[in-house]
Amino acid sequence: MSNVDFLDLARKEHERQEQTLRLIPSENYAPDAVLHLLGSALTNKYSEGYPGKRYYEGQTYIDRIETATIELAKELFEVPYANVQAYSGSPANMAVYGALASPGDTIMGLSLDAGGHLTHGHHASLTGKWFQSVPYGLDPETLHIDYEDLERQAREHRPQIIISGISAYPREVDFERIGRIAREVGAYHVADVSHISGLVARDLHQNPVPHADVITTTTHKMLRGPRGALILSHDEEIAKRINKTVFPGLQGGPHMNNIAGIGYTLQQARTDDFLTYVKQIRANTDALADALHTEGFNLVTGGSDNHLLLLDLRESEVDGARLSEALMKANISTNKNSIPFDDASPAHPNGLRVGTPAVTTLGMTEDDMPEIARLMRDVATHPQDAHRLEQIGEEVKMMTQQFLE
Ligand code: DSN
Repeated sequence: MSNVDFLDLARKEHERQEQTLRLIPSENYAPDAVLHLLGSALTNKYSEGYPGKRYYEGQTYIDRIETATIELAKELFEVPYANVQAYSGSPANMAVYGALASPGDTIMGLSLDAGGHLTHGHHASLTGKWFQSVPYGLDPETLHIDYEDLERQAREHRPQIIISGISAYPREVDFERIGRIAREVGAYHVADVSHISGLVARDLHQNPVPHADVITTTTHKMLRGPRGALILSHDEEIAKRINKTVFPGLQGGPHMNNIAGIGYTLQQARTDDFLTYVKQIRANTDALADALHTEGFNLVTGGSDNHLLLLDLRESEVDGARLSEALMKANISTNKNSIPFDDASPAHPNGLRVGTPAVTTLGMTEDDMPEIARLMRDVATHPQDAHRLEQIGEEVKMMTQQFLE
């Protein structure tokens, strides 16, 4: 194979991101400081172990970085224990299950097609292969989590772990209720707040911290940090088990360049600017929901309590796959997604998932949401018209450009 110019490809991807209306709810723009930390000399260092107990010399600055990041995580989420080494959300969840359960034990999480995550026990994930997975789902009428069914199943199956958390569910999760069910059946309650971490950290969503034994979150979604994860807990014994499962159980050397980026991110997340940012995410999501309604799109549950919306395309001429491809041709990035009780295949589902964290980082407000909805309607009306999609793509570039200046 001939030489590949990876630096050039990275530059082009940077440009592509700047010219795109980025509506994938799990994506964001990390600030320059985080990008610099990721590309710093911290990437050269091995630091197996934890601060003060390493297996390599030369940890003066590394220990300061990791200790400060742990302290910032504890302070932001108001917990006594934090592990900041998991490489990302999936390994973090795996480490927690490994610490709290044994292979073959029963775990319960929101099923993927109801808006849960692969690592909450889906059969394609090791979490569904190593553990006995009993998923819970949604009430077919309200499309909200069916807490009564969750309770009934928990009583019947007596799981070792009940996982709360979402990746494509637009409504508030009642962590308090799930915590109560978990306590009643003797299960650990693990809350995965990856998608809603910023809302939780700044009290714009019910906080799972008082109701869960362990809380996990990625650091690169709403928190706008590098890819990575936090594992937060209340109990010293559980925290010790988690640390041992992360290292040496699952991982080797922590990625200290990432951990420094996470520390920087957590420091930002406690500022007034970040509070303004997450409030704006909520306002933008509601405004986008209204604007999409006005443009004739149907939304699962009619709207959102968080940062994401799920479009129900069953009455539309395009499915989620065709619409997301057409939108991408017009520089609007979204992702196809199943809707609850979808009878279409995951490759061509009846839904589309959109969210506002990235466009809010760009500086967009409620006033910009009708324009986004209008552009999306234009694409949905002309999904096969290459010329029209190109024109819309140019309009999108002009729109994003205004926010980069
Ligand atoms: N892939 C992430 C998402 O898009 O929701 C979750 O891991």
